[in-house]
Amino acid sequence: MSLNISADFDSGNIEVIDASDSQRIELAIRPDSNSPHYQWFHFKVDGLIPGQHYHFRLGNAAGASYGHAWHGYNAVASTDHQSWFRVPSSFDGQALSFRFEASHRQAWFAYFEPYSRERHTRLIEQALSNAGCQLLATGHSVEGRDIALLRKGDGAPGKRKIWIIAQQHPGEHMAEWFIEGIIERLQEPADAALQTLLAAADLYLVPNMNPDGAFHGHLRTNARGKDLNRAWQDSNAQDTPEVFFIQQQMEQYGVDAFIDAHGDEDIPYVFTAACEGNPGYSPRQAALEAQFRSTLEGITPDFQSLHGYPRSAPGQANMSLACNSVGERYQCLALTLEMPFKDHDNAPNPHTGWSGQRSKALGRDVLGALAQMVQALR
Ligand code: GEM
Ligand code: ZN
Repeated sequence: MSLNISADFDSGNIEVIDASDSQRIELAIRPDSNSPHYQWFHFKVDGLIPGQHYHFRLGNAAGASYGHAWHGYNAVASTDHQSWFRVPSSFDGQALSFRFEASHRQAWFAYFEPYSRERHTRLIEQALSNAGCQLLATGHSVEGRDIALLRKGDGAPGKRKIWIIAQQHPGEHMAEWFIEGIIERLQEPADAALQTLLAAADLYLVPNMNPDGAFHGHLRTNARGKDLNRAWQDSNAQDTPEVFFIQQQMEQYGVDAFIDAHGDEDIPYVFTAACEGNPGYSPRQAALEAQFRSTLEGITPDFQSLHGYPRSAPGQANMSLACNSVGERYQCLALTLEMPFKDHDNAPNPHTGWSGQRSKALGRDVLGALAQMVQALR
């Protein structure tokens, strides 16, 4: 029986080079629509014979945006498109390969557990109907997809305004899983920590900043080929309407804390990067960052502050990044939160690696950390 490999669905990305030999199924990752970036893949295989072994080969892996990051990486697979697990993978300096023993006639493979647009729509509905959020404003992507800005809280004067945005980089699907964890906790009876947080702060949540890129199976850019996390100095309604919209909203409501949720291809840990290279970086911001990191480390083993990006030298920050731009403009706690495409090596889970579920748990725990320091945020 011949194999049928497809990716013509939400966040699908693969090119079939030659699927005639089950022991060497030659595939390639497709670049973003208007950009050379690529690394995200997500495809379905039909026609598998249960019990038979298959060998998949992504032949252009070395040329991916973070080609070195394939070392130590294991692909994710699913037999029902719902629950995902890691499959042992190897990178030979050119191709990423993985072997799979079929248990069903079909299987899906991806770079990370995908977050679908359908699930996003359900998440917005749950936020509005069960989590007490309001749809504060709706922006639109280049291709016209809604970008929801949710608010939990009444906007009363004196409330801290905590902004959490996700998936500027569309292939970093862990970011919307992270927001789902936040919204899930808001649907539960507020425990003491949540009561403390919500008494003093409103949450401004953007579950997906880049719906076009996510839908098209992009790694890094929007439908115009723009990296949204390099657009915060010159966003505009034509090329980067996603950032332009959120910046307008931030100006309207103000910002007292900012977290930008991302995924990192290479570093096998959860970590944060901050705005220490900003010209206006202050000791107060440094203290808030340290307090957030130590507080979150005390809450979960799925966070650490030893591994991460090199710190920017004073005055050398790239101000086009969201974290740096918002930190400078609002003189507040401003962080990029990175979750791994691999695993969090301080607390590894060989079966799933880092996953949607662990991203959700981290979202819940970030609310707990913010609750412990909410009075200090302004
Ligand atoms: C990163 S943020 C880069 C931050 N770099 C340092 N050294 N602080 C990006 O946009 O490249 C976020 C990401 O893509 O995950
Ligand atoms: Zn990113």
